[in-house]
Amino acid sequence: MRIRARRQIIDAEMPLLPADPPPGPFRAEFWRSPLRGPWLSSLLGSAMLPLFLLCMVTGYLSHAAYDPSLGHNSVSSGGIVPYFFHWPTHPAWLYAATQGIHIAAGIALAPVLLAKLWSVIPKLFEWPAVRSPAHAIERLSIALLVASSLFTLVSGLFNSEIFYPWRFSFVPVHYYAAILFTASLAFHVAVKFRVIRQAFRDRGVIAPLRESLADTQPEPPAHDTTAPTSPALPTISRRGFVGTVGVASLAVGVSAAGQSIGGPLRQLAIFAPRGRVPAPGPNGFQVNKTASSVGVTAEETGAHWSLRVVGPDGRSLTFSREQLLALPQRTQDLPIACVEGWSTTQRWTGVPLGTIADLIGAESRDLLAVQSLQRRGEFRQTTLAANQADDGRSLLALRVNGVDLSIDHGFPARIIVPALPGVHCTKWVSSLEFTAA
Ligand SMILES: Nc1nc2c(c(=O)[nH]1)N[C@H]1C(S)=C(S)[C@@H](COP(=O)(O)O)O[C@H]1N2
Ligand SMILES: [Mo]
Repeated sequence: MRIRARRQIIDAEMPLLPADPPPGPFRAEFWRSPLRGPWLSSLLGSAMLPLFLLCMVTGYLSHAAYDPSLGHNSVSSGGIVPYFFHWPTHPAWLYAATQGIHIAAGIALAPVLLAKLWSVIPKLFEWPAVRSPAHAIERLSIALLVASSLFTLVSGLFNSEIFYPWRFSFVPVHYYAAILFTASLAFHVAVKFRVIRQAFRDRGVIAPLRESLADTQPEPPAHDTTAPTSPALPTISRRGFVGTVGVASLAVGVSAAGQSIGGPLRQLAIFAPRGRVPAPGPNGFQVNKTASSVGVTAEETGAHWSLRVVGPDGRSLTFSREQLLALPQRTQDLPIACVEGWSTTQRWTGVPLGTIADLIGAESRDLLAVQSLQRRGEFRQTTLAANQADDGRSLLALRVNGVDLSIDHGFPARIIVPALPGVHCTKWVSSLEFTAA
């Protein structure tokens, strides 16, 4: 009776909307799963929160690790969340860990997010579509939440597959979508807080997971919930449903983590891009961009190649590869940790950047602008912070695992710096310029 009375008032306020929903999904009877309801949505949402937090924190750290305030390090603007530190070079596996967690947590989120969207899909077809200005605002905020969460997740998944079916630059777009998502999520949690608390008070947080299929009852179809008005018989218990989603999430998350943890676990990374088993031999490890894919030729990297080194006073020196090989060499085991989530530790040999700094009269507080001979595509130039250029383990690498670098790994010379995001380990280096900070 009360609902009918309200409906009449609403009809009087909004005469343009037909009172009766169109057939199909706009009718409450269409959605029959006895599992849907505030408890299921609250549980799935709460399960996602820790994974979201991991993604947010590690995403922010990755942004900071790029040091976007320096040189060409930021693909666009420097972002809107400030950071107050220079990314450290210790421990060397730091970025491999933070970014490995970012990708694994993001991938683990996918099955839970899909299940959560399934649990609330009747809301998408709510009728009347708009009941009041407040309702309109709530629905708009949900639209923003769903769009930004799906966009952030899908763009991240595609990026981790090195698959770019779009024309924008991934990093800034993913970054701003994540900020929009964070804001709309905070709003959503605040709006739904009482519903979540009530659902857990009424039914317990995990008590419904103890019910067998025979005991599985629908939640009461209170006004404005996703609980079904005409439920079908259950075909799976809540435990079965939540367990399936949990196992799927764990499986894809662990599989993704295999790319960072390495060893036998790398074999689990079945969704890793470009084949799991790189070619054999000392240069047989992952390649992000091959030389040919970015237009770098054997000719440019051959005998005519030379490295130009510029000091903070503008003085410059030129080195051939033979001259670089004649300088004192250092061998160092260091990871390449790609923003796309994979990482691999290899044994690099080359000239310490500190040795080159000494030769050109640079100081330990100077920045180092690195330029590649590559002429198209991203990642051609980067700026290393003083603590990175000055770390004794930072190399202009000439060899890997006891042999010359292959052209795909950056022959004649590349940057390797501990804990530096892989994207800044510039390949095919053509110039190094020290500048006063
Ligand atoms: N000049 C240049 N350097 C580059 C890149 C590039 O495209 N061009 N890719 C970067 C990225 S994203 C990564 S993860 C590492 C990968 O190094 P690898 O291909 O030797 O494994 O190289 C970095 N250096
Ligand atoms: Mo990368």
